[in-house]
Amino acid sequence: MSSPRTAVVTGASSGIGAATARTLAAQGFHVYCAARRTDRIEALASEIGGTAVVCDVTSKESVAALAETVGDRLDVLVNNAGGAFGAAPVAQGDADDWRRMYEVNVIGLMQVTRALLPALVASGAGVILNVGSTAGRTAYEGGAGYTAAKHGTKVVTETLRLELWDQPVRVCEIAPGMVRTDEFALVRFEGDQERAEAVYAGVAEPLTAEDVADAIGWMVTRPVHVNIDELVIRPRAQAAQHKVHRVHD
Ligand code: 8X3
Repeated sequence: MSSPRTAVVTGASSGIGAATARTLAAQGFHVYCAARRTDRIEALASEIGGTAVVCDVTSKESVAALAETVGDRLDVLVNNAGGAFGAAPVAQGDADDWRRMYEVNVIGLMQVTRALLPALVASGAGVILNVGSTAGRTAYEGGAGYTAAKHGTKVVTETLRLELWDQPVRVCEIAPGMVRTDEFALVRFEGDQERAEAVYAGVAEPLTAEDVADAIGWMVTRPVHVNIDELVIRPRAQAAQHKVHRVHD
């Protein structure tokens, strides 16, 4: 029997990452669930028959250990680790928040990609899927630190696709809009539940992590000659970043 296809998902401890790990496992992949929170990824890995790898994508040593665990062949890399920290206007911007966002959404993605690229090439049909955002397509007030970082994710993806043009590796980006997860808005607003709730107020059906995972599962399983360069996915209620249909009682 041939060995199963393998996938690495970073930021697998919650939200889109955890949902993607489940989706890929259901598609037959052996999934390396990489994230910082050991208890969460161990529970997930045991649920889906995958492998938990404690990994902080911003640490070179940690990423090297991930590559060591994965070995010399990998089919799919989902660079999902990322996030927004703070929502201050530029005039009140917090440099540490901005640095953290660039570290995780851009530099972390590069480090993981760099470390796993030889194994993806060795598979003969690798896929790199970067989780960007509609924040990488537009600007909005209070979002500059995050939108700048997610524009970075987009541009790094485009650059990598050019650089790997003669290699057997596809390079894709998914750019989700409003996705309701347990942590994204809560982390952004430093635990302020009320502000986090307000993001989704009156929106009947924001996307779920599973909706995004479903799209990722589709993108990475296209025939090997088909590269989905980018896919923007939003809830029907969000026609554009600022144009959201909300119904209040
Ligand atoms: C999250 C989308 O609208 O909060 O990546 O920028 S948004």
